[in-house]
Amino acid sequence: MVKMVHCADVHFDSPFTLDDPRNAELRRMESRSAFTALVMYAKEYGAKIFLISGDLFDEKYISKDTANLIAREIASYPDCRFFISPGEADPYHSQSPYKYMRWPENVHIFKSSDLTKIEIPELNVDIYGYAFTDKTLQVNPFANKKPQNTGRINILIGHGDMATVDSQFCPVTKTDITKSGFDYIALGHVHNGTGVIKVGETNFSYPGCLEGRGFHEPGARGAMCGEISKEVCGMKAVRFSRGKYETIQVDISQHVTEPQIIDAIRLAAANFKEDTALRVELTGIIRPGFIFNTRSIEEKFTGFNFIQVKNKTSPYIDSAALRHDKTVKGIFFRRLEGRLNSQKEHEHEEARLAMQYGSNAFMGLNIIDF
Ligand SMILES: [Mn+2]
Repeated sequence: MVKMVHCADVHFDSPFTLDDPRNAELRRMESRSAFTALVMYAKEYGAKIFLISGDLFDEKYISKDTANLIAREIASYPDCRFFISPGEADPYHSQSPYKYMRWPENVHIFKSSDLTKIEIPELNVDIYGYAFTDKTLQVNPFANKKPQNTGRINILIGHGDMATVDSQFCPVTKTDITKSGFDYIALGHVHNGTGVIKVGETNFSYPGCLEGRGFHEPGARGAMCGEISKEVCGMKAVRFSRGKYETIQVDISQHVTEPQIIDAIRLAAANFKEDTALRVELTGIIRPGFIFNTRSIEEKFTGFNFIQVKNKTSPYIDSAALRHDKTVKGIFFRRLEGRLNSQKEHEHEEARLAMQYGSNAFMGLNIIDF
């Protein structure tokens, strides 16, 4: 049995998508601490192999500090062998930090887009890997390749895309994996962790990213850790992200005051704590002229890492009456009606806002930012 850690898609220094730059900087620091935590965990656990399946950083943005931090963390655990298979965000080439940085001896960075083997006889393990050497990789370097020594625990590490057969990011098919005969394939690229999947005799997994970078990457994130032998694959997902992004919808159709909305959010968000960046989407149909300020609602909440309240409600519209309304209100509605019913989200959203502004204006109410 060999103890192993497998992570991918850390994307150090890539831009975060929160609205507030101070929060984005905080999250960037948290992704550094998530990696440090993972290395600490590996030490405690006694991992002998640490796999990083590409997109460790974004080469456009990486700072010297971050590159040094990666090298320092790896050097801090000399009893463990680290392997990096560069992906499309951190390809191996002459200007890459992989090339110009000094790296500790216990890390092997794959440099070629051809499959390369590193033997670790003392662990009875062979590690096969490859690198993106550019922003794309058109063919799968391990298609039709098999491990040379079937007595070894054969592990393959690589960045690859199973979504489409003509992917620009190293297309990997299930058949490639089934036919390969490796014991474990440590993939990277997909940001949602898959857990271990077995096809044929081969186990593979995408660990997902170590830290979510926006509301499009919700939930707790982490790495795969566990023991592996020729017979058993005990790799399991372990959480390392300190923070997480979550989005909830709160229907406020039944509410008529701002305090009621606040109570409804409190109830819906009761399970989230200070580790959560929370987006609250207020939905439902509200009475025309009901005005509330999302900013002042946000200010009522202090228990989260970050909170963002979005108004996605629609004002109640008496369509039947407005269709025959002879006043400017009716004309306004009829000109918007097509777009209000549009299937295209941005078109619908624009019309919804216009209707909300319009209704308020016609009623002589304030027009505020919705
Ligand atoms: Mn990728």
